[in-house]
Amino acid sequence: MNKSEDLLENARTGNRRSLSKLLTLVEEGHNSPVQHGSGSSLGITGPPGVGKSSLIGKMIDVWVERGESVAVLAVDPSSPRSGGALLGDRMRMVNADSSDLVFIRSLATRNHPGGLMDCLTPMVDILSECGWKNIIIETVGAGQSEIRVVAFADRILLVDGPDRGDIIQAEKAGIMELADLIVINKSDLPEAERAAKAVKSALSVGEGDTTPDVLMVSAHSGQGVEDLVNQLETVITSTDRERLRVRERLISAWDSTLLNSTKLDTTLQALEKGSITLQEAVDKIREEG
Ligand SMILES: Nc1nc2c(ncn2[C@@H]2O[C@H](COP(=O)(O)OP(=O)(O)O)[C@@H](O)[C@H]2O)c(=O)[nH]1
Ligand SMILES: [Mg+2]
Repeated sequence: MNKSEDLLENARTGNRRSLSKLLTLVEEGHNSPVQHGSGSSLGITGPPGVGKSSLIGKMIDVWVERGESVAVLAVDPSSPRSGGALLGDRMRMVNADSSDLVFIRSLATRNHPGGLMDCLTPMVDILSECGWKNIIIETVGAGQSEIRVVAFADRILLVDGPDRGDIIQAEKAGIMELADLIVINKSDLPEAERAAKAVKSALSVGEGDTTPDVLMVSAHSGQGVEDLVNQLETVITSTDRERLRVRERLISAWDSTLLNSTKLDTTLQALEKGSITLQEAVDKIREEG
């Protein structure tokens, strides 16, 4: 048995150190010992500051209360693993006496020039294989690269806030089209109701085959959180959204191939000098096969 199989065996019995080590190996690019995994994940995304981490903390409370385990992969675009912001996130998320039922892991995207696509799915599969029931991927949904990350999840929850700015950001990034369910957090604030209405009317303009529901929650008071967790259990996706997710995943794979190409440097140099065209550059990299 090799090292990662060893770790998997221990992780299956609930050994968290082994689980962490195994995830680190996979993050570093080693092959996962889980083949043909069937892990399923929920992506939670939304602009910075809308309360994603706070809400996940409250959702964790509900799951833990029901005796269900939760693993969170918190994707942070820039911070190193020990960053203060992440620690804050972690503190907010582990507010319950959740101990054995909760596992939180941060992933810094800056360690992955080609994106997280090579490790995200294997990590979800490993967590699932080790018995983690609810697997969450938290990403900051404020740009194209974050959409790429959240598209690896099987279901997507968009968290928005009462500020018009938040909502516009989510619309701009195209995240609303990917969401299977939308929540407006901070329902304790006066503008939340209006924000929910604005989102609903923005959605009704689209001609999708199923429009996502819009719920109001407050991570501070806990209002609506139990409903949200219940609704997530039965939420269905649409073929349109599935197609969009698959499309984003393909683009991720494409980007990763490009950025990991052994010909990248020489191609960039040639482009800089003007000795090849962009089309020739693309052809050159594709030749690699
Ligand atoms: N009023 C109010 N503030 C909230 C609520 N949820 C989160 N916040 C605050 O919003 C800020 C950002 O929260 P955080 O969970 O870090 O947001 P994230 O960046 O989306 O993960 C913090 O100051 C929270 O205390 C809520 O339901 N109501
Ligand atoms: Mg957060």
